[in-house]
Amino acid sequence: VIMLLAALVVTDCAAAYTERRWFFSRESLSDYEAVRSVSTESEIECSAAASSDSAVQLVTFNASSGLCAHFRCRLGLSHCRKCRNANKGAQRVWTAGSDCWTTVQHRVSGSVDFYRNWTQYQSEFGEGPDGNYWIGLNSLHELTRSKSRKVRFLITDWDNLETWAEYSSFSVGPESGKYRLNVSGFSTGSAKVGDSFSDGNGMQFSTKDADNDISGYSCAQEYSGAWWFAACFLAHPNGQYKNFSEAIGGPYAQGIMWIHFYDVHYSLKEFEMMVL
Ligand SMILES: [Ca+2]
Repeated sequence: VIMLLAALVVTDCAAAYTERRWFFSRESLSDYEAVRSVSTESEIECSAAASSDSAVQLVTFNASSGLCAHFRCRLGLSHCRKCRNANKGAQRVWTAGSDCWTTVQHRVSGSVDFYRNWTQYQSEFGEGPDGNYWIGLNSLHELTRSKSRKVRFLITDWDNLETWAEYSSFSVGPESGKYRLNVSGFSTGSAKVGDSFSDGNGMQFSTKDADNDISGYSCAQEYSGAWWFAACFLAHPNGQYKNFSEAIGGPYAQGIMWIHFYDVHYSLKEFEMMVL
């Protein structure tokens, strides 16, 4: 009986190793947190030791000290590798997968104007995905045309609290349909954060010169931005960036909004929209 049990355990371990593939990279560790350090003889042994823990998404190994460190994603995320952080770290690491989240929208300051017209929203603008950035509606359609993707929103408020909301299915239609939004499958890591994006499901995109919303007036003009407005929105990540002094308690729904739970008088400090 003891022999049989031992054989089963070995078989399970072997199966676990083959299910996980590890990839070399130079990764920024900003999206990760350490879970444990162990001593191992080699990088191979270090990543093998991580394979039995599905939460481990990144491994580092110091050859001179033999220190093997296992990292998981911060914020309770299941997979947090951002394309914009890939290959940027100082040290060589192993990551649990080669796929990464593409940043499609990002707000970090007021240095880029997001109150732009239809033609401008069709194409990329801004400072690149590390800064204030919009990837463009044509790219969003291309990214999601062959199959729907996951979309994730990373939200940072003025207390530096970070939260997230995610949707398991996201696609943006073609220009001929005015980039109609298809989204479903909300989840979040925080009990506070509600679904502020599904209200745009089925809506067309609107800008200040293209009113495709279902309101009697222009949501884009009223709230100085652009989005898949209905009448008008629960989220407005492309609203006017507000510095701290005017971010809280300002005019109704002006700013970078995620209304469930920040409500209508709170403009967020940082916002990032990503597609996997
Ligand atoms: Ca309207």
